[in-house]
Amino acid sequence: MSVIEIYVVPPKTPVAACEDFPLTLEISNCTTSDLPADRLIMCKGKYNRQSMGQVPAIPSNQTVTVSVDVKVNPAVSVEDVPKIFQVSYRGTVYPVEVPVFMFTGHLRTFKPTENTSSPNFNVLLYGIAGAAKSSFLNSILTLLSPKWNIITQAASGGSVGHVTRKITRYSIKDQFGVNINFWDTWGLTPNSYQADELYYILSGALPSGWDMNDSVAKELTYLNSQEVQNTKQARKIHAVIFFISHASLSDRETVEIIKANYGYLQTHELNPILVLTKTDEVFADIRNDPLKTDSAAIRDLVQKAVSILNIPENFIYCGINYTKEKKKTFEIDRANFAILDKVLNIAYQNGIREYGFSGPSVVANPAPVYPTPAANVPRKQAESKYEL
Ligand SMILES: Nc1nc2c(ncn2[C@@H]2O[C@H](COP(=O)(O)OP(=O)(O)OP(=O)(O)O)[C@@H](O)[C@H]2O)c(=O)[nH]1
Ligand SMILES: [Mg+2]
Repeated sequence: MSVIEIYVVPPKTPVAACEDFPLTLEISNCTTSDLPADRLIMCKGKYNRQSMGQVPAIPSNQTVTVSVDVKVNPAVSVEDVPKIFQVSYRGTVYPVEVPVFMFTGHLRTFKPTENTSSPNFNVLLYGIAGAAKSSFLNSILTLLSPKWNIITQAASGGSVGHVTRKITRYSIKDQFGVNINFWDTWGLTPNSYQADELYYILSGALPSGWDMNDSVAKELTYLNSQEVQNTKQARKIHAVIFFISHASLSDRETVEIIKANYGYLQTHELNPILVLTKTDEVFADIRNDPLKTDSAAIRDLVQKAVSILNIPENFIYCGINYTKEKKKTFEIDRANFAILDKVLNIAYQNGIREYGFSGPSVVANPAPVYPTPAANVPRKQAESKYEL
């Protein structure tokens, strides 16, 4: 029976993933005797060096709160954030668990430079129909939420036909303080995107709510109106996540679509990230840790993608989403955190390349505090079927 219990008190606001931070712990003395003042050691690991904290005397059946500095090792990345810290106290080592959410603080400091003319980074979710674009959006919302439940704002379930049929903007800034708009789109098939829609989307010409059956030619008066033109810069795409299912790699027609579209995005200097999805259908264990890509089956798929698109491996991620889970898991969150961190860095670099550097580039946005404001804020009713 456990007689001393140690838990993490999640910080009010998340911390930066790769910087030292104070970790607050609750230590409960469930024994019948008082415990004298003692020290507590944060054991060293890949992520952090050893550090120490002081614990006051704890009377029997009492709980104290202590703070201990976590000293982060140099050159760690977001992929190294640990699920468990080992804490040594009175000769016993206690594993203490933390959520990935706790490490997402630095994401809120990224902001487009002043020249970019857009307060938020616009990140396009693009790719093959049914490749899990909307599911990824839901996984990111889940990761950024301080709660444990799974968030499903975007409808998913595409396998036959299109589940997402409209371009839909999700403002992450409004919900979680990260300066990103994700733009979810309908999927690529041999018949979709036949009227230069990708070009229009990249330039910000199309509003949120644009339907896959809407016609640029028919809506030209609206698209050329002052209100649309004046807001175009704020919708311009800064980075793209390109989604393909592993099965696409074995289908010749789909490979051609992937090459043409990925190549198009490259000519626009967007440096798209490739997210290879549903790899758990080939190698089920990847769900346990999507960042562990060293199995033969996954290596084969990644190499296939490398040779088809001729891109470096560090632009390819295995995307695993919440599908049947009821609660978030550390490993799925961490892997999607790595994708989010990468795409924010790319968006920032793309912005600097295109617009140059001017003015403050980083801000500290207020991070959500526990509990988070309601995630499902109803959209305001616009007169138009579009949202600018
Ligand atoms: N095996 C597996 N299936 C997944 C994963 N993520 C999503 N899916 C499933 O993939 C299917 C398609 O998901 P969506 O998110 O709707 O895909 P989409 O790309 O948005 O689809 P469209 O909007 O129709 O283009 C759904 O049945 C999901 O449950 C995953 O990590 N593994
Ligand atoms: Mg979708």
